[in-house]
Amino acid sequence: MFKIDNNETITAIATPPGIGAIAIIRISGTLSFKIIDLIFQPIDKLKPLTLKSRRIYLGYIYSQKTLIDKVLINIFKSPNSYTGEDIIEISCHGSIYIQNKILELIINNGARLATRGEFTFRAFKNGKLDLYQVESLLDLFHSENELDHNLALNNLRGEVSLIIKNLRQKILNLNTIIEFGLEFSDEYLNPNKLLGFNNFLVNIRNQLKDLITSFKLGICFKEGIAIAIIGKPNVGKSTLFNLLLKSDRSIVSNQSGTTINYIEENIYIDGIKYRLIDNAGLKKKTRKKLELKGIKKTIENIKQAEIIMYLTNKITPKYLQIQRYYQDLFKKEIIFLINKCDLLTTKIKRQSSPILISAKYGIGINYLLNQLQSLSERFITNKKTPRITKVRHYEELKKALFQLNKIQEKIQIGIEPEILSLLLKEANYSLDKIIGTITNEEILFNIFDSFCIGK
Ligand SMILES: Nc1nc2c(ncn2[C@@H]2O[C@H](COP(=O)(O)OP(=O)(O)OP(=O)(O)O)[C@@H](O)[C@H]2O)c(=O)[nH]1
Ligand SMILES: [Mg+2]
Repeated sequence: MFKIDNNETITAIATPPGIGAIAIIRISGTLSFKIIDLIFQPIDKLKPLTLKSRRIYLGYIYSQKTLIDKVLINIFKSPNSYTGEDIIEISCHGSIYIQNKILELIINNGARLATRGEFTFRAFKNGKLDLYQVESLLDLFHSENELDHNLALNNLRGEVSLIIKNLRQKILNLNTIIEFGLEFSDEYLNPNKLLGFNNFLVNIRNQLKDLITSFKLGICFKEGIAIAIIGKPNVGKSTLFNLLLKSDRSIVSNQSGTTINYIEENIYIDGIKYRLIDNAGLKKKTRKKLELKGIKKTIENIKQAEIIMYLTNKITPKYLQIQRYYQDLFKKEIIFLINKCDLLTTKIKRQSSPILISAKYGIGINYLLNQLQSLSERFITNKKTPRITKVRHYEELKKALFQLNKIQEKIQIGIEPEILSLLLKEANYSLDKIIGTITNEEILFNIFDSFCIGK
């Protein structure tokens, strides 16, 4: 875990390892200026301690009297820096020798090598970022598309943190009133007054519910909207999967039961990320153990998918009814498709269009993509709504809501103010854990250990 001692000055190379055009070395802590004074000579001979915050200076790094490199340094004086401490960033030429030599010089003059995420840990400890924002920063590093990136950036800017902090404050205010009543006046907390609190809590509960439901949408941004391709064996599921993927990833054959285990790949269509899952064919009856396992997996995948692509080879003009039937059965969005239309006569085609496709010959795929786009909009509209993306946050929000629901039930039948106060505290405990007002070593370690050294 981290050395919590904030008095130590830390340093690290912040750019990726290896040779580059330039590399950046960071120093943070009380010795930053002293160290830079010992190793850096500004080109215009200013003494480093007179250098101004948020300015860039050109100069030379020396080891004793030996010139190491011509560099630029960025100055950020405490508290207006990423960590809240004095920070100096040295942009040097990206040779491995230069990077290591400068790092060694900094360490020899009093700093120590930072651990993973230690700069961000200090930012957190010094109140520059709350824990929710720290986790959003990780999401930002790993964002792969525009939606993902926007979501992480909004969360980093504190969109969700602010909502949680407001909710927490409201609960805290309510509890202050209750504790005041407990201390000074029993009559103050009469049943009518408590019922009034319930109305106040409705609003908090609704906001919590909104955040909890936003989890599913947030996950879609991050992990991709899950699409399970399902249908009976041999209808062309794997052929469609390969077509959408633009690669022969899944084995296709004219033998029924080719796909035994499901295959999953990420694809981007019009900038939206999807998790496409090719499944084993569904059968009403089978005695073969492997097939049974495959079908079980298919059912699990149906449950976790947002969209189902149901493929059949059976011609039907009643596709809308069938689509609705599967929609009710699976309680999911369905795209119902009749594959192998290239084998049909023109007359039959007219009867059952527009859901006819040929995965093998790429016919009707525009229809499929349009359907996909309009269904996906349900998951991605309102790009600006705050969303949560982490199971940890989801779980804590559910716990907070659980406590508030309990209060609602108990107030109706009469509740002791002491119990009410306790339940409110429990609800806030969960919110505190999300933004990091209350922390636990293990959670902190897991979060900060996912960062690089130098961040
Ligand atoms: N004519 C024609 N044949 C197709 C089409 N799509 C798939 N096929 C053929 O149908 C056969 C089965 O295709 P697959 O993609 O393996 O079918 P599947 O549904 O994945 O089959 P299982 O994995 O066994 O459940 C292969 O011979 C494909 O070439 C199509 O649009 N037209
Ligand atoms: Mg298959």
